[in-house]
Amino acid sequence: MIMSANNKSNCRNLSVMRLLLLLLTPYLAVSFPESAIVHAKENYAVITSRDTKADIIYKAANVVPSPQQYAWQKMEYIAFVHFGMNTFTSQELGSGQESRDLFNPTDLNCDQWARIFKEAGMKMAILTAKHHDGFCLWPSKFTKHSVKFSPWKDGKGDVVREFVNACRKYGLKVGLYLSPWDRNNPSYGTPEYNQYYMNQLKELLTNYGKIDEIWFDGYKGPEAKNEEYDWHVYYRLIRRLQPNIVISISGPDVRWVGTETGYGRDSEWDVLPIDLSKLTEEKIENDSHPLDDVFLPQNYMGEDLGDRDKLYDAKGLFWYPAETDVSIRPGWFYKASQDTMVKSVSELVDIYFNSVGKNSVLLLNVPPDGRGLITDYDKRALMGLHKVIKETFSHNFARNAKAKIDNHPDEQSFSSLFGKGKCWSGEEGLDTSVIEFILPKEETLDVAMLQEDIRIGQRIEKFRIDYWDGESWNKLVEGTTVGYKRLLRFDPVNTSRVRLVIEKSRSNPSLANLGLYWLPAQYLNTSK
Ligand code: FUL
Repeated sequence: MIMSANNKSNCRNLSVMRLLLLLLTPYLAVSFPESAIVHAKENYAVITSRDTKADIIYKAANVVPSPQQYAWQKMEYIAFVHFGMNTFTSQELGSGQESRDLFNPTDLNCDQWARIFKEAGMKMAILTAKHHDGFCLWPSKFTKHSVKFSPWKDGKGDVVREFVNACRKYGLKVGLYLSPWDRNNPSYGTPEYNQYYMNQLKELLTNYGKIDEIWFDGYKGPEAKNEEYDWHVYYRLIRRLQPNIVISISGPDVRWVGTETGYGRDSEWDVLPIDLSKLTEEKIENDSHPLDDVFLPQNYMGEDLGDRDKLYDAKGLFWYPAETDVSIRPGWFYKASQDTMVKSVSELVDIYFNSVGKNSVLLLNVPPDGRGLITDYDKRALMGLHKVIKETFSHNFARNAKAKIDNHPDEQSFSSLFGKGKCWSGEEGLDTSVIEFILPKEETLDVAMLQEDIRIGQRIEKFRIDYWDGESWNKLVEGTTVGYKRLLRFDPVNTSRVRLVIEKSRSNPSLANLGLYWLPAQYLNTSK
């Protein structure tokens, strides 16, 4: 069994204990799966033919996000900015033959975008540096289809530069979208395109400082030529140029949730199967990103991607969290005709609960108009959502509660469980638990929040939340996965006692936080 102890989790003591237990296993009556090869505290685990079902589940429970994946997950809510040639043609999918003379924003102001995103509570913004039409928002040396050959700023402008500077000014992280499918470049469909694409990656990842996310759209029209992308070479280049970046969608760090509706899955697992049978021990020992040579892009669509049955057949496991992209308007690019179709605050709240609240990062697209500005329609909706989130989650009614764990008579304060730098972990060897929260007084509640400490793994498979009505316990809500964050809405109840029943877990469960809140009634109804 290989197990490294470089745990950066706040549950450090727990991990040290686990390691000690592991070393002492022959002398103690603690059982760990015999044949398990767990690269603990790695974002992958190899499965061998010797592994039993129990070994596989044990491994799955101990795969953790990389530090970059964890930092990415913590952002929760980020902005997508679709801006480019399509903004000026009112198209969704440019042909690549558009005249460059069309690109001419009259009032481009990336500061306005970044200020709005910041005020809206978003943590990063991702700009379409090049969409499928191949038009580049920066003066690329490798094509004439760019801002350099447009009338905007007499060809001296660079939208990527202005965007990156504005994000930095407002403390936002920066992401760039570079479409692999290119309808303009003549080399697309030949091996030479790989070099063109890598030249562009180099420009974007060396000339603009730290980039936090690179977005490889997996979309390609049915009419597109066949192009054999050199994915593994791209990944290596990116890691070299930006060691702390996450490579998303057609990359190994972040996955597309599988829809563009804004609605994630009820059971959202971060640990998914991957074929790691070709990974050698040598590679594992010497390579900080061994998955970069074996991962291949695919769409992950089904209902539940990582339940036990799927893992039992796997030849490896990896941490692959979901990103939920959706547009605030019907289209990805701005169209004046859609000004009145901007999603309402209620719709956005519903999306928030179904994305951030379902163990995923919400990537909300807000497209600037032909002036190069975000309209008041979009701004109003964003601020409305922010107000609801802020007001709801600023007061956690559990904060001053006392907690009783597994009927133990001693009560613990909420802060001793989840105070700064703390998390709770269930007893080693137990995969169920009951935590009761006794609030200082009766409150009206209609939202619960659960967070696992994913730095030690995603484990909870089934849970229930009950409330005490003065005479008996009643079920409020139930669910399967938790992960980084799970938000649950229910009809309001007045109570001073709530209990979390963890009914099934892949290993001893852990929680990083729990919240009980009140959300105004008009936002309670789930539309899906
Ligand atoms: C899709 C693209 O084709 C859309 O234009 C948009 O960029 C969206 C985020 O991904 O697959």
